[in-house]
Amino acid sequence: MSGPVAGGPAASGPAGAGSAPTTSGHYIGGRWREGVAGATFASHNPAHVDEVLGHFAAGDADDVDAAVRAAKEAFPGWARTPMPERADILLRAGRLLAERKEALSRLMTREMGKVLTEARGDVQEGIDMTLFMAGQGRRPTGETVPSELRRKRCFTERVPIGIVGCITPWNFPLAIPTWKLMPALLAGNAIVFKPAEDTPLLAVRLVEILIEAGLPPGVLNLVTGTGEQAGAALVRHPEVAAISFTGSADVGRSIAAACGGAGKRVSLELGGKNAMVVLADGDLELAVDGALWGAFGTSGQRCTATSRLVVERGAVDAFTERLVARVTTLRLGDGLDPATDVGPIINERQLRRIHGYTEAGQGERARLLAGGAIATEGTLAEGTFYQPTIFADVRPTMRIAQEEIFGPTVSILPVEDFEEAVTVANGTRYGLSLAVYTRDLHKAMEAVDRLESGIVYVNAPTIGAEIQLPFGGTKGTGNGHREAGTTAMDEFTEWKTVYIDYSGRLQRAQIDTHQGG
Ligand code: UN1
Repeated sequence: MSGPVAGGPAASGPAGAGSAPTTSGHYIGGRWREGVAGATFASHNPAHVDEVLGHFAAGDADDVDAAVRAAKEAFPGWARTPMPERADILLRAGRLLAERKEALSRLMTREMGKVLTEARGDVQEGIDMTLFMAGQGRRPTGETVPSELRRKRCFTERVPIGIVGCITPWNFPLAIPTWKLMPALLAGNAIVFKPAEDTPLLAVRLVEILIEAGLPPGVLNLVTGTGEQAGAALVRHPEVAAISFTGSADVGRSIAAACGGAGKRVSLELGGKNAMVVLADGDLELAVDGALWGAFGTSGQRCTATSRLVVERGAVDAFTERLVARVTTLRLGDGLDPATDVGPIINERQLRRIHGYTEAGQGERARLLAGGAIATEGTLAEGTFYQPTIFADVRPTMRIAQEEIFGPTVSILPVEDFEEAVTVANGTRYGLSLAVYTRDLHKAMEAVDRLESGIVYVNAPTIGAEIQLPFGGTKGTGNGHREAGTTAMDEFTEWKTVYIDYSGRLQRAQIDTHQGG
């Protein structure tokens, strides 16, 4: 059964090109159902915008409320289920994801646009995260700590928070939902999941897999729809104890304000303005490979995308020349075509936004070396494509050097030396991912010490995080949380501290231990 509306088990077509559009409702309390208001929206293929992948329920506050009520009912039973039993469900889900990897990847290319090799990477990241969390289900969940008093035991344990709202972006339609859902489920929370409105079909497929893996009704509820309607209702709902959000900085700040006012836990991952520092002693060929992958992979639509190339003066001409020569060979197109290097932009609004940054760069007199336009040749006109774009002579204060573009646009910022490189790389409000290319061990380690970001790469671009390590950033990128890795459990649990006194008498901490003064 896959995402049917109004009770009827509607079969969905195979997830390959040309399959019939699906129709999906919300998944609430163990069944698929239409939205209370009955409104729907469509998901399109950004490489051929006329191709509709499916119609989805446009959720509102009533749907969110129904989902929260279902989660509330399911929570106590799920929280009491032994963690290894919860983990077994994740293990089955991980296996199902692996079995369906190719079909999910093709569907992702059609719904989100990223080229097929990258879509396979996204699904693999989801498999890795799911299996990693399944393995965490038999690991210690706290510490035994010595007491200062005799016949007294102290320990800590992690407990679930309650009902958690997970709001995910479209750029990693499978991986990022698994970063949130899997640890939240393992920890014993009940969830209301609101995926991005641009990629609801992948979310429906992920939920189906978790249902098939054996998740009890009400533990995971899906409400599709817009951020303004469904997302905002979830953030405001008084019974939702925590929100985990990945998305834009503006939306993140308003969510943080709403959660702050309501005394609600919130974890934010809000993007970056990531820089690759290329020092004159670095391997330039390697740095060019890294820059192309970091800046134009996923059409630059990653929070970790390499958006600034901070290049030491001695290397800037040779680096720029090689980069421009290589960028002109990149082929734009449908990500299902194996010849395609760079896929489409998610939607028209983002396309216009990206072009707005090209105009801003030109307005501030940066030198446009490549791209700079919406691509419309041949079949590209059927989709939303932007030419890979390079600006040179960019100064750190320009908007294109400060603001997140989330598109295939990269800026080259020349610097005099290592000191200036570190200052420029650190000189934005974000702190997600920074990289340095050098053959000098001293400079590499100095950079590791001084770059102000949650993730630092040496001789690799700013993208490519692995799920067994913490993911997240400093400064304006977030609010101190990290996803993935074992740290993911911090986001979705509370600590309980337990003292057990078996002395049979009143023992006073701090006082009885220091009777002598
Ligand atoms: C994102 O940048 O939006 O590190 C997530 C990476 C991927 C995840 C990126 N593993 O590039």
